[in-house]
Amino acid sequence: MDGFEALRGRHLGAIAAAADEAALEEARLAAVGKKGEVALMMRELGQMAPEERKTAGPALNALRDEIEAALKARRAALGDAALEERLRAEWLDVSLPGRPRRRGTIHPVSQVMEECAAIFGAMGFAVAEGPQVETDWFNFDALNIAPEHPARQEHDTFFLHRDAADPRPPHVLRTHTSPVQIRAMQAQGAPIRVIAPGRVYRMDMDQTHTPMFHQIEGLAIDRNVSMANLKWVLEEFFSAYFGAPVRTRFRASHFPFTEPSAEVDIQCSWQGGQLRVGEGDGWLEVLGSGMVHPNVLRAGGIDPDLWQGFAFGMGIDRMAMLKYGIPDLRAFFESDVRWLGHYGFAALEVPTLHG
Ligand code: 2NM
Repeated sequence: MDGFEALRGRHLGAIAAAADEAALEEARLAAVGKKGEVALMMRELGQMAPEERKTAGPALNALRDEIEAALKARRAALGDAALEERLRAEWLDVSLPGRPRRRGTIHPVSQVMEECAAIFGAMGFAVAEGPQVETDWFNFDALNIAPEHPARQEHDTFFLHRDAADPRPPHVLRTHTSPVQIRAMQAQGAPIRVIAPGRVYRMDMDQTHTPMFHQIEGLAIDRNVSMANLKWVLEEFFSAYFGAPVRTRFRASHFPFTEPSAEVDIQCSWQGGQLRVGEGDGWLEVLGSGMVHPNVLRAGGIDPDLWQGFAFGMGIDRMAMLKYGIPDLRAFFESDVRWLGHYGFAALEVPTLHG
């Protein structure tokens, strides 16, 4: 029985000392596994004398039960320890204040450009872009703007002067996005339907003008396009943009790049200092337009005997002010985070036509 006690001590000791699941399984196999020591001894019971078996049998059974119980207890203890360790490692203080999140906003000008792109996009217009520094040919000549036209004067246009000895004409900061339309015509030919949104520059600075502002121009050229198509496209656009039917009024005007030309007013009311678009019997001038001049078509590489089309241009900044009730144009470009936080849009407010 001395050997029996030693056996018991050894196996219960190994179980108690097992530091993890793998060590415990090893201890189980060594004791009561198929080839474990206790199992082998039980198999030897058959060869014992009956007297011997009478005491050894129950003793081995009891030992096996004791080992099974010890294994179960140790397994539970190891599980508890693992849980305790997880709870300790994954502890967090839910009463701590949150980390401050840096959150930017979409500028109203960007928002309105996206809205316009969505509306005109649904009418089949693609978005075209081009350089902000232009040659005077693309900015003026191609648009049928004569050399003596006042827009070419030093005090209206930003010129990028070269070395005084350089005979070539200076580049300019584009004064409208029309050069983008010329480039689009040259690249794509007719038929064509594009809008050109972007920054433009003019030497002007007062309550309602900034030296940089934003324009969106449209161009549609096909074999049979008229002012009637222009009026439909614009009324469709204004109604979608302002979210209610908007009437337009066309007044004869003059631009070098269109013939005939028209200035376009939208219907509005003006009551108690509140301007409302799409109601009342007042009118607000928002857009210039017309049928593209044959000289401009030729500059774009398009034959004016085969093709004709309309074009229009409007200010994006003022369209943003009108829709979102922003009173002061100059605040648009001051980068005041309080203004941006107030008038800016969440990054996920993506404009859609149905929206
Ligand atoms: C306006 C008014 C009238 C215009 C013309 C063109 C081009 F390049 F296709 F000829 N794009 N935009 C245009 C016509 C712009 O802005 C007040």
